Amino acid sequence: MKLENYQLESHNSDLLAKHERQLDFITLEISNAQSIIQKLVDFQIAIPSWALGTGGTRFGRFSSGGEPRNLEEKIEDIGLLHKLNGSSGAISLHIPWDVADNTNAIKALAAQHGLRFDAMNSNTFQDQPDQSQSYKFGSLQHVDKAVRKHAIDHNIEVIRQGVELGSKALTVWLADGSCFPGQLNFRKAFHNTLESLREIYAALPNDWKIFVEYKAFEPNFYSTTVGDWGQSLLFANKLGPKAYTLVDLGHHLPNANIEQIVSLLLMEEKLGGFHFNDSKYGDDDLTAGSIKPYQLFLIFNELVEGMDARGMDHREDLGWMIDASHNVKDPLEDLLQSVEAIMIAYAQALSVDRVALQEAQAINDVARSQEILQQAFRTDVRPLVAEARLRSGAALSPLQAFRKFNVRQELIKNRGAKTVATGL
Ligand code: LRH
Ligand code: MN
Repeated sequence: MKLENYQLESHNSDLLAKHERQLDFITLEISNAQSIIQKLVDFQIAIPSWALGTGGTRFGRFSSGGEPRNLEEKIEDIGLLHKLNGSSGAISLHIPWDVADNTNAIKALAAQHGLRFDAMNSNTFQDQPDQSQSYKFGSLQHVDKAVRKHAIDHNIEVIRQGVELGSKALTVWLADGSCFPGQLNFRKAFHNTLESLREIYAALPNDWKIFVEYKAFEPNFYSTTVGDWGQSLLFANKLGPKAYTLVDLGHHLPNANIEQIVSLLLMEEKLGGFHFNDSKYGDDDLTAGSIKPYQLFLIFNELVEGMDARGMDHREDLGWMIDASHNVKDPLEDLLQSVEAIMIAYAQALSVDRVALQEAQAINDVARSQEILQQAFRTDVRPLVAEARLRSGAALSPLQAFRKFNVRQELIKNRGAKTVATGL
């Protein structure tokens, strides 16, 4: 299913007059509107290859039809998203769910859709059919050296595949931990994991990064071996300069102050990137900004402040990725909404009056500080985000265009109503 330029132009022409009125108004309100729009045009968010079908929970899965049946169709779907919003110019692969059998063909297809390959994701949380060494009791932490070696070799193989595709990073998330007190020696588990990560680190090309993704818990867990930002930072510091932490917004205990964690990891130069999503309770992998949009804004507020303090390149210096799972929404509509929410939070953070905020903080004018932040959060920056799409040749309203051109119906017609995508 391909969307043609003439289709987007007809969609945009219907919305242009209203858009220009709103844009004129907001550019009067926000002094740095033009530089914000340019930053939005440059900002690209990687789409997870494992989130293009309906995920489901351990209790049930309700397919929405027309799901991609292979990596080629996943790249086409992400190409569609990128055509619609101009901000989804990268794909993050999960191995072995999405192995590129013919690397050159896959690279050519991705390039055709304007996509590059972001961080690769290894998988040592599932046993593959007839796998000799089981991950039942963990992988890199495992008491058995043979199991650890199996997991290390898998990660090194994922790096090899990533090098061929032009990726520059490996994300390691471990479902390693224990279910009961007494099951695990925490120190030995930590050291086994560190020694294993060291072997993986040694296999990284010079220009690669490794992201150590932490997570508080999974149902039935008593302990998690990479359970929070502190443990992830311990590993990243002990591994070396190419190792960083990765913040998945859904991987925190309730009420964790994620924006403070982000600020400190950035200060320590050990923040590698993000898995954006939202959650009400656990690792719900819901649409970014759908439950706690103010938290997403506060996180970007710390990011902009912290990155500018270090002169970082907003586009290149951190890994911007979505990690989601869909149950009741169309996967592509859900991803379009997530990208929109992230772009809005970023634009709001770029519109914060930083000088005034520092002045208020310097005299403990708490009420004024809140006014300055909430002025930005309560400013409707959507016309700036839409203008960035327009300048990128994309749709003024991606979700509207997705529905206007019956994309899901076309996908069901081409692929069938019962197709099931690999992944979550
Ligand atoms: C773990 C996680 C990790 C991926 C998986 C699909 O919850 O966030 O990033 O490997 O989801
Ligand atoms: Mn994740």
